[in-house]
Amino acid sequence: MKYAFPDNFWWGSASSALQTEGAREGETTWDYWFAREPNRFHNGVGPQQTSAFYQHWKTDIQLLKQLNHNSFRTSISWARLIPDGIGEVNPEAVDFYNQVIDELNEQGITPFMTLFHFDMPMAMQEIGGWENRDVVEAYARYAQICFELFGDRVLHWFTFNEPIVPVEGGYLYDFHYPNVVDFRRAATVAYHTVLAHAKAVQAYRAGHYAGEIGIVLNLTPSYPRSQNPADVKAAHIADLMFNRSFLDPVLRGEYPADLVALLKAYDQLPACKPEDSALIAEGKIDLLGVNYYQPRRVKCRDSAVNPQAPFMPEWFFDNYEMPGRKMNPYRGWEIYAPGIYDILVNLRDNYGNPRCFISENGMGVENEQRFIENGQINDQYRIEFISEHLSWLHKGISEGCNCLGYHMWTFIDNWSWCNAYKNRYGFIQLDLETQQRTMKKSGEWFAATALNNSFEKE
Ligand code: BGP
Repeated sequence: MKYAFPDNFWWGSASSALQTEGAREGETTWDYWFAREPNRFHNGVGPQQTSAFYQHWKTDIQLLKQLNHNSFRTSISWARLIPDGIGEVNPEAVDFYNQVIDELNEQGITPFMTLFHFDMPMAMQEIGGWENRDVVEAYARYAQICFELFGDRVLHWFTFNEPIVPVEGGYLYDFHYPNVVDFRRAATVAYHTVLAHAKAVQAYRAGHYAGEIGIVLNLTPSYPRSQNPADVKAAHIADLMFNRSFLDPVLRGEYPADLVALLKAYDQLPACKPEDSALIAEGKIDLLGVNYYQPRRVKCRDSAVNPQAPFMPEWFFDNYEMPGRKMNPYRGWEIYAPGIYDILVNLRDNYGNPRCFISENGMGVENEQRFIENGQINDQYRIEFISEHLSWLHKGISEGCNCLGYHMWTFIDNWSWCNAYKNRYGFIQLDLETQQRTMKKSGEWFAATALNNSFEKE
């Protein structure tokens, strides 16, 4: 069967500043944490060892061209642009981002820009990071500076990438700095991130820029083990905490009442100011980026909660390992392509069918060298992964979902936080030592699909 996509469908990929650029003046939480605990990073590889986009941006944009991208998302590094977070703008960073943006536009690749992709300037973390409202103000100033500098040529802005992840990683599950485990502090971080988002949207509207502004959320559909009310409730609470804690404020301009009631009942609500609700209401977006990697399967808890244990989302559910689920064993994530369709249908039916696109989807695989044939990685598994997901996305579009494009994570193998280079995601293979770049089979497949605006699958 042939799957054809609408005209002007966005074909491309996503990356982020910290994961690709390399050497930089302003320190981030990642540089700080890596210097102190390199053992927390796979094979002790830190955020300075990258594909060096800061040097290779011109040739890398040529590679995007070869992949037939018509759009590409990356992020601006707050710490590169304003090394201490609040002070002077670094003119070299301005030159760099200007060159990248101009080259992308010249090559017919529409730049999509994220303002914050997990890379908190250390100077801002030192004063409390997202727990401190002064950081919200500093971020709003940074966002405004970016709009003023680049807003004439960047027409698609994203305030945050996956804002729930620094909340989970930094304040609940110990996989991002500052390695805190404290739900109330996590809730404050999440809340202030929503305020920061809304302030950036406000600044963007006030500047009357030509483009649009949105956010990128990792939506993990919550599937209950069964229709038993206890399982359904468990899935509902997981959905409230991990999806709707950001989805509702940015699309509806307010938090779900039952999420607020739940946190209130457990005395976990962050401190709110009376003017906050009006601000949150102003944070409604024009465009939603959806990152989709895996579903979340849950069941009701089998055991009682230890009342002495720290309050956690898992007080309300257990993770459910569905027998026979298809796994990506390297990343430990379930592969479930219909999830992409369920997300789109939920957005259509419950959120007014917003303009959206798949902003990340992908499959990280370990030791891909074993698949080299005649010098090229033959990553058939990735082609299958993409075509499966695209066929479900296609079904969503054919049923009226307002999905405008599909971006893969990512164009070149890159540094993946604590996993460093363990799992590779790229269309292009990176030899970290020699910096040599080689197109994988999936890159050729994607280039052909983007060119034809369609693909064939049984
Ligand atoms: C997303 C992030 C990316 C990227 C990707 C792959 O959550 O937006 O930055 O890294 O996931 O995940 P990981 O690197 O954890 O394997």
